[in-house]
Amino acid sequence: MICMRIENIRKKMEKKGIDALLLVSDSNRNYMSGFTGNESFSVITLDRAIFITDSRYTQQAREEVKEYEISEYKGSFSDYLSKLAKELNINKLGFEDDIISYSQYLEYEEKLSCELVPIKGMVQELRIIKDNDEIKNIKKAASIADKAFKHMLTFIKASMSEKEVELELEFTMKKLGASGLSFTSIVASGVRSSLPHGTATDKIIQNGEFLTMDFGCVYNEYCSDMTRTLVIGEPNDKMKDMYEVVLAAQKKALKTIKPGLTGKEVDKVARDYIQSKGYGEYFGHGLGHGVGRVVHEMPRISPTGNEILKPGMVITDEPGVYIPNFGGLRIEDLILVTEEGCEILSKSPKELICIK
Ligand SMILES: [Mn+2]
Repeated sequence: MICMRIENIRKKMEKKGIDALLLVSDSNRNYMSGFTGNESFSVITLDRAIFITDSRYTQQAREEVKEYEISEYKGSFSDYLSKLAKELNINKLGFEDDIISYSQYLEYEEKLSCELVPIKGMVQELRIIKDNDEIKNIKKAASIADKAFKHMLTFIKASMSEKEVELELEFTMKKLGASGLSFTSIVASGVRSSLPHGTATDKIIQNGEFLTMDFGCVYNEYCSDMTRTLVIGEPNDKMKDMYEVVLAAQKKALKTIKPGLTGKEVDKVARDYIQSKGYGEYFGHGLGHGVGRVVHEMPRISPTGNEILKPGMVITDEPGVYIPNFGGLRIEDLILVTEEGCEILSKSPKELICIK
């Protein structure tokens, strides 16, 4: 698996005309190596793969990174890299220009005698299609989130604070085997539910309010992502209408997703429908995004999403309607693009649930 990834990245390196690649970001470096720690580096050339870390991680790297030579550095990494680049006769070193900070770049530029070539997206392009093991891990992360949601339905009551809900949700996911959270959970109720990314506060959840929970967990380095919106007590007619529109838009997009379409085309189906129901101005974000080692990755499912959907991509379908000073909602499923269309990985119910 790692061998295949290295082979594939070398093909891309040759195309790009670089003879070495420096990987610094956790997601790219670990995808290419099998490492599960952080703050380490790898240098891949056309015939060697070197994993570089410090004493905190050397033993772990020896256990996890089987396809690389393991090297431990002390002191300044840029000094180490400069020496290595000379030893290996590197002329053009690809670097993650979308990850490395400007000050890091300046430091490398000063110390290295080789040319630095930006390779933005090169590893991400490989990561966009998930293999069977990656899909298994994402499915497990999604099922943990589903179980946690089911538990939350028995836990949530009016008069709880958003933070109490958040804590129980996160505790439950970890108890069910998650190693961490995909991102800071969103728990937004009442007027705060019009904040698409409203994180939990001390606000007390009350009857007659929407409660939006957008959350996900990490399992074996892979993320899940889902959103459900509940109503506490009874919804009014406007809330019911908003919910029906968002749910119908979400389902229309699900029916549309299949290989060969662009993210833009899928987004348009949900967006046009929401627009036709009069809520167009209240749906500001993209319909979805890819999910993998990080919760937002390629492809984009939005008005700017030009990537073509292919089997093995994992994406979200998450339309929402947010009315300032009133409230809002979003419904999000995690989806695997298949040969025939798609498989829904989030199994939680989507019909409006009212918490009595
Ligand atoms: Mn999402």
